[in-house]
Amino acid sequence: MFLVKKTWIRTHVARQIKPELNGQEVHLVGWVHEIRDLGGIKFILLRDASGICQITAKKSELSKDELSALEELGNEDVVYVSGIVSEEPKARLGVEVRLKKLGILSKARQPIPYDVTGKVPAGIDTRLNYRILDLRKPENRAIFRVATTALEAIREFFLKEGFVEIRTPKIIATATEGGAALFPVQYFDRTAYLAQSPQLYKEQLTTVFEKVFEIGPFFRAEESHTRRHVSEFTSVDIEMAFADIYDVMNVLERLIAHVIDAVIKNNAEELSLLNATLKPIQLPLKRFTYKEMLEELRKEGRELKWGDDFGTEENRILGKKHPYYYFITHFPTKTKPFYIQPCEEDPEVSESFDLMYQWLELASGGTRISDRSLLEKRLKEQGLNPENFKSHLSVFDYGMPVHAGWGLGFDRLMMVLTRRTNIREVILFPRDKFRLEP
Ligand code: AMO
Repeated sequence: MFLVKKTWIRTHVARQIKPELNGQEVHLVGWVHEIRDLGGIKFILLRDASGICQITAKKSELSKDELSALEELGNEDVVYVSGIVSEEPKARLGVEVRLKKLGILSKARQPIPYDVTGKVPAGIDTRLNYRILDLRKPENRAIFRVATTALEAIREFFLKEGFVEIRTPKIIATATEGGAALFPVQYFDRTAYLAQSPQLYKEQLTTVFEKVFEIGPFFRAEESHTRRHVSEFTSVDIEMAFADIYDVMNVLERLIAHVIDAVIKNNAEELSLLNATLKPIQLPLKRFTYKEMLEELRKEGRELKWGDDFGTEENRILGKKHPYYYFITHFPTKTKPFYIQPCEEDPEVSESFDLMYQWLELASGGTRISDRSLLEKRLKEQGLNPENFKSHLSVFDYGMPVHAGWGLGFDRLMMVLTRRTNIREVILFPRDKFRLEP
């Protein structure tokens, strides 16, 4: 077996370097975040996954080897340092490590093409081109720590409520959310598609587990290049048997409240790095019907006909009037996918909803059609061929309960929690029409 010779030890990580350790010897590894040279003294900001600490090197106190390593040091080099912790009121966090030993474990090619310290501002495209460097910036790493908390809180919430976690296929035979945004894939000798959502499978699985959830990647061939659309996004989906729109809206708002509480509890430091303040939310969230929103828009001088979709402009107007989380319910049936249940008393209106945050749609859902013949009728009305949905339709012959559910765009929720305005910021390696790399 070949091993890279271990020439270092690690007793602490950067965030553990506190004034309480005054006088103690510590051994650290990490990346050179920044170097400041004051002539006889050099300050190295050492960054590891936990944070950043200051290493202070007095040239007069170093051996020849240490000195030459110090002179050679460049940003993003991976280094090993040891030294004595010293309280230093002038240092970041009131403490520094006085360097005794320094070793370069991996040299970074200089100059680094991108400023990790953030002193040189960069546009989103440059940032994404150098994403792995961009992610080393403390505030960008903070986003994904918040995401980790949010994902854990989501799982915890569903498991407590008796949901079963499912993983549905990502290579599928038919569109579920409209044919235009489909990615075809060569599947042996035929064409398959990347899944746009787990819709049909999650509905089917309610006949087995009753309450299911999935957190997974889904794909949309989005032509529109906006700050809230990407080609690959993470969706949190649920589906519940013996439930209607109101039951699942209730689950959704309680989930959002739970996630916010968890982030407030666990990520104070990250939120402060991100300059984001979060407050617990009051439930129930406000609910408006599509019809009420049409009226609001009309009052704002925006005349829409019943059945028109709300576009960016309409959502912006509504967002200004409702600068918070709110539901819009009962959209026109014809604007919704084939699986959404029309209202019994007025089939032009559907048992559907969107969850909004200001102008941003976070989730959509509704009661589903559970009757096979109605579903076939709706497929045809939307110009779809029931033949292509044969295996899905057959499930409706073997005991299909009334059911409802929703899909929540996890990345969009992350935008709100971390106060980022471009969805690409909250995705490690975002994909859109113009970006397939890195
Ligand atoms: P819908 O198509 O509204 O509904 O998608 C649900 C949520 O997913 C997010 N989302 C996206 N996020 C980023 N980029 C995209 N291209 C993108 N497309 C969608 C949004 C959206 O609200 N099957 C239904 C849900 C259901 O009824 O259960 C569905 O997919 O936040």
